[in-house]
Amino acid sequence: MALTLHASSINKNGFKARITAEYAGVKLNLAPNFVMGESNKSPEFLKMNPIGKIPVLETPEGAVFESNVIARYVARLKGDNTLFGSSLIDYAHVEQWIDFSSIEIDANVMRWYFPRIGSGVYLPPAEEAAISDLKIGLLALNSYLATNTYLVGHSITLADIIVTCNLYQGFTRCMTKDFTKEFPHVERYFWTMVNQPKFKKILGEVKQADAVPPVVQTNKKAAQAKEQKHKPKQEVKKQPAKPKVEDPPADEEDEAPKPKPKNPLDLLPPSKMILDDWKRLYSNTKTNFREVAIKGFWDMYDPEGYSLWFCEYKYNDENTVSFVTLNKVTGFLQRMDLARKYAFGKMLIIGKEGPFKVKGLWLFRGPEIPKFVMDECYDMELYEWTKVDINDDAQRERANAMIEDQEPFEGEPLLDAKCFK
Ligand SMILES: N[C@@H](CCC(=O)N[C@@H](CS)C(=O)NCC(=O)O)C(=O)O
Repeated sequence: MALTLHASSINKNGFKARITAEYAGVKLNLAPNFVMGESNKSPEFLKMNPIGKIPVLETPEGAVFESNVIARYVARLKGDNTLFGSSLIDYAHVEQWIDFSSIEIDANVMRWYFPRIGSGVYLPPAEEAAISDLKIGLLALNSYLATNTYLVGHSITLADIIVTCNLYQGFTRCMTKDFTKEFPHVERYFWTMVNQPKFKKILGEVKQADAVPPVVQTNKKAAQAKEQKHKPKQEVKKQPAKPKVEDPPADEEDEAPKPKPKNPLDLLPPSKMILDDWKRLYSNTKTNFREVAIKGFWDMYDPEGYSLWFCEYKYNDENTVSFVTLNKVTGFLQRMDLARKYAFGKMLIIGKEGPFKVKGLWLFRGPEIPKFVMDECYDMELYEWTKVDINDDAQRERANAMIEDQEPFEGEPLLDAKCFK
């Protein structure tokens, strides 16, 4: 049975049901030719949802509105999944995070964002209150996520889907990096979730807002007009109609794709070291690793064209649970995908019982850590970075031990070692 979702393809409330459908194996189609502002105001639509808001799910047994409810319905339709966890208490916790994120996160993001883009009256003290309430919610979520990969249990539930969609609205509209850096575990969680293949299929590539949107002019005028209204005997101009805003605003949607600027690293003088040759040597060396791969590395290494860096996780004492620690590192390496052409890395997860230490070695094109990596991969800030002094034998040997996954490493066993290549 295929269901029809009436929503535009970019609506975050529609994403909730669509991602859920991916996890539940439910066939869900978007209503064809849906036009925001028209389709949802038609008499047929208003019969399904009298306030004309999206999303609406059309089922053979009737229509359902309210996005969280639609997602719950989709999750339950087949009943053979663990989207509500696997016990009554899991179920309660799933519902807890859904309500929490709707009230403490989504509502406050909307109070912040919509007045700025012209939907609602912009009042600075109201915005301040929205931001401060949002921070309280994010702080609570951040501390929970410090020791948990998922919101409930050990796999993705409906709570992760809905919370991520609510965070999506914030991350893509007004929560800039400068704002979210106070909540590193929320950041890690969000980027891990949106990079899950089933999320990515619906959301596409997610980009964090570069700036908080400026307050639109019509809105300032409307606010001024409102003030005027209260002044007697003065002519009050007709206020502009409240724009009907869908996310993102149409002008953003219509923007032509800009040509991709060239990465500055491609403009560096050519290097004798070919990164792919090193990666191939690393992957193909099965025996005599020291004599072949490590020796090969130093023969190839070009200190002019590349730099080597040690990194150490700043919050090792939080790494008490092995799988959470491993997931952190896996997420980091996934997010480094953007640097595949310019980097090689080894990450060691050290220790037998928690807290586990996470340390690594990275090779980057260029004399410094590339700026785009620093800017775009938030994990970078969670590590302390020190340039390897290749003339110092001890540091060189430490680098070798990392490339080789030498165990014990600095006197301790390895839980795991991961390679970025
Ligand atoms: N609580 C509702 C909110 C629905 C809602 O606000 N939808 C917006 C788009 S995100 C809408 O349809 N706006 C159009 C309008 O108000 O005319 C839900 O979660 O489904």
